[in-house]
Amino acid sequence: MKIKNEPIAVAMLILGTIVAIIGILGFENYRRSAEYTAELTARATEYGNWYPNTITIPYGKPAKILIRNIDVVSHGFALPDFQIAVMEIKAGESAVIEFTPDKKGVFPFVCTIWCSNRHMEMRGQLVVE
Ligand SMILES: [Cu+2]
Repeated sequence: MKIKNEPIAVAMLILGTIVAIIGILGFENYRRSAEYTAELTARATEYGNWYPNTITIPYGKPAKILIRNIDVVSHGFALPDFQIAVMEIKAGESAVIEFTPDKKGVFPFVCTIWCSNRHMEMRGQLVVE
């Protein structure tokens, strides 16, 4: 009897672990979305580029954007229309930029560090609406 139920117990244990992991990740996403207006992930063009490529934030409200470099090389961030730049975000590190957008529109942002052969393609856009 004991041996018969063992696969079920193991399955329940695995299921419980999966549910716990999903719960923790879900809470982490919720916690981040409450703290940051938008999130950006940096990787060289070949490995995914800025993700997402377009981020949207509301006009006239203080914005807090989390930039995570999940790459193995450094990246930089520049948003010229708002005179914002983070000169270097090292591999595995994060940066937070805070500003209140005072104009609506679509504004390009770029990587400022020569990170790969396709560095010039590492760009995205910020939408303020
Ligand atoms: Cu880059």
